[in-house]
Amino acid sequence: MFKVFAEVSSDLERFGARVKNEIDSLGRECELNPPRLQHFDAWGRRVDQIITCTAWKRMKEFSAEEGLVAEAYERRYSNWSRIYQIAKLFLFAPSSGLFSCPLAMTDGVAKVIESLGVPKLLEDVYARLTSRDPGQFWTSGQWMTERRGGSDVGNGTETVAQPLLDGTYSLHGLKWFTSATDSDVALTLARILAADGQVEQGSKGLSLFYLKVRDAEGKLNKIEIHRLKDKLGTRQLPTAELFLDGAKALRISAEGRGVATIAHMLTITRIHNAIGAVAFMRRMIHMARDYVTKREAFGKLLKDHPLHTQTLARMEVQTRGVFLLLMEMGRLLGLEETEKATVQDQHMLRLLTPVVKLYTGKQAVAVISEGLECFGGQGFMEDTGLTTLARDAQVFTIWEGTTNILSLDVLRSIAKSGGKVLDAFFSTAQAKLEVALGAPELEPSVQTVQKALHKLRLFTREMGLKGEEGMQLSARDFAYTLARIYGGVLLLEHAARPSASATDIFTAQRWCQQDLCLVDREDKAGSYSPAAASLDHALVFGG
Ligand code: UCC
Ligand code: FAD
Repeated sequence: MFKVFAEVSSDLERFGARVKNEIDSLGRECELNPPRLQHFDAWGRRVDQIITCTAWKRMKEFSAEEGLVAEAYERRYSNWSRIYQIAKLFLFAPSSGLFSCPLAMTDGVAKVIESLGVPKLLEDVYARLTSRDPGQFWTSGQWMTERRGGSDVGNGTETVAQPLLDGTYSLHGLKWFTSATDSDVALTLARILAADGQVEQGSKGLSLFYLKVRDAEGKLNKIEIHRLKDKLGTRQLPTAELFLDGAKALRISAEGRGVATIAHMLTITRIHNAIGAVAFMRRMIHMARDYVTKREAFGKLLKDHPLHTQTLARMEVQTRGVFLLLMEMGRLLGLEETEKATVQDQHMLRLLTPVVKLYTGKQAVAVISEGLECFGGQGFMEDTGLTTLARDAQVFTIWEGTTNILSLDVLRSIAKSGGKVLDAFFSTAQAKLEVALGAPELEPSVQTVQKALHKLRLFTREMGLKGEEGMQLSARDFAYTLARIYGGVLLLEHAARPSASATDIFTAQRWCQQDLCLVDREDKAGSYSPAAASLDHALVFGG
């Protein structure tokens, strides 16, 4: 590990300088020159051309040159390659003008293709998605959401796939949200039309398809771009409504295995979401920390007002905690991709992916909002560029699965593994805490986490008896509990290293002072009981 770090750290410094000197201004340009849609050319022909600025196009070249997707697949540094890629994306994301979004989806599609064993028909696509050559590099979209539902994809998908004689399919339907619609290719879900014209409803009726968005002449693949979305944030990113009017596509999953196959992509894009969320938090803190050294109030610099510094310190603790959660995902993913993961690591990866996505998304909104306030009125001004971070951060909680949907995914992972992912959680957390037990200044915090783990274990046993239904109402608090406890465990492990600093120790101590376990078996108010559900209903709808 240390050898790899020594090798990559100088590259990360070089890359960081490039982001600062070259990329950051391009990112701003993307915000100021959002994409637009041209429906007709000068001669009245329907062209549906998405026009993006030069800076956006430059981001694509830059991403290829820097191997922002490739690094994860070349595996030059074995299991550490993912962490290295994540570190680069972490530096890139807040300056990227949201080009980090198409990169997330490109990475996700490469992962799906890899999971299929890179079939011959997809060899060229895979090579392009993971290429370092700007002339070869392709990006991909992920079209899952339809008008009737983006969470409930199984019931919301109306797109049908008509089998063609050559073994391919033509797709017919409307995709309600498609981001980075200027991408070269996409994965999408549809229901195969049987010979009798029927389709199978529900999730089991969905298959996964690969398609090229345009042909070699740039003509759309029987796709109409209805309009670009008018969005609160992510304005740099073309997000469209698409009508598939016979788009030619290749089925790449077994029939009816669309959701399970695209789940490989969801793991990757959810981790990318966490990268964006944590990187935005870090960027906001850097800027707020710089500002306090320049701005004066009441006769002294802001940095000399302890209450203001306390505000920044609280943001810092949250950001350090979620940073370790993010890097833990990178570590686990790297192990899995190089076949070095133990079964316990695999369980942890499955369980923590939704937890880390949902928790970092929510924390990003909170920390970035606090960050805006740190700039006073200037934090509300468009031309500072600060507002972009706030607008864009809001999406981290919505796309790639909302907070509730991911909380339910946590329950799915527990149910599907017969509880093994939770066993892995408890034993991993316990083993990491043992490391921290040797340090006297950490001991009270270790005990706090152990108590929280004990409470969680009792709650899990109790709720387990009630089955998945019984767990649903507690799903959000349960997921937050996993995030807070595991964040504490990682901070303690970090603070227990011989080279840990005093601030590493304070960070761990302070993180552990927050309420770590939000679920309680002895909850007298019965927050998750049917009675509580009916009171919730009365509160919301009772006038
Ligand atoms: O929003 C989008 C993004 C655009 C931009 C991305 C940028 C990212 C970062 C940028 C950084 C700056 S694209 C759309 C994203 N949409 C979603 O995330 C959908 C949210 N809804 C869900 O996640 C739901 O839970 C569904 C759709 C997965 C539920 O579907 P089903 O069919 O009702 O679920 P089932 O029946 O429980 O699961 C079907 C199969 C099962 O496998 P088998 O059949 O083998 O038992 C599940 O175990 O899929 C498997 N499965 C999973 N496997 C379901 N979810 C997962 C999972 N998360 N991991 C592994
Ligand atoms: P709904 O599913 O209608 O959810 C509404 C609310 O109900 C949410 O708060 C949700 O948490 C809650 N809810 C739903 N079901 C439950 C439940 N069972 N229990 C508790 N609460 C529940 N999609 C793509 O496929 N590709 C893209 O490229 C893409 N890009 C996007 C870009 C942007 C900027 C945005 C905003 C969205 C994009 N999306 C994309 C769509 C996004 O993935 C969906 O909006 C998201 O998954 C939520 O789906 P929905 O909008 O249908 O909300």
